[in-house]
Amino acid sequence: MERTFLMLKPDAVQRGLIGEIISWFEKKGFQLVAMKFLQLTPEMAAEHYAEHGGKPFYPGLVAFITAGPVVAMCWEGQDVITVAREMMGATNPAKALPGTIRGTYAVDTGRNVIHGSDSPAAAERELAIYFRPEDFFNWDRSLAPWFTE
Ligand code: DAT
Ligand code: MG
Repeated sequence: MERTFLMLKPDAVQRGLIGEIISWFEKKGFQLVAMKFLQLTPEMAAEHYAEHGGKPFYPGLVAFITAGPVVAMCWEGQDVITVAREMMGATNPAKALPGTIRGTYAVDTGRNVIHGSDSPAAAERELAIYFRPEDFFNWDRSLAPWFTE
């Protein structure tokens, strides 16, 4: 089973959308395996967004992502990396389709409520920033056979 890193950004937390957005992934059929409520330090933000260092939006991005607590999560499931990105919608919420999370809850690229890993390598790298091995729970969900063959 594939795992991905998802994070509810400070805007989602401030707007009271934690439960609602987590519900999308529960209802879809994915399984939560780790979760942490924390505020990123500038050092963590720099590590998380290393690929964007030097870009014009980078200082604003780091200021935003460190501005308040976030919900960091690991989710597991069939093709969860790709499917979660599809569920999130385009980076620019103005371009995100209705029926996606960003298309439903956001209007501004700099306030797009959720982060999700974009590849298996990114998922592995990002999960290691936020979680230790003992933070992951392998638990049997009784409904599992009703979600996947
Ligand atoms: P995504 O979050 O969809 O993976 P990304 O990795 O290209 O998108 O960028 C990371 C975050 O940086 C993105 O969620 C919001 C911010 N960002 C990206 N491009 C931006 C831009 N042109 N202006 C402002 N913020 C931007
Ligand atoms: Mg990205």
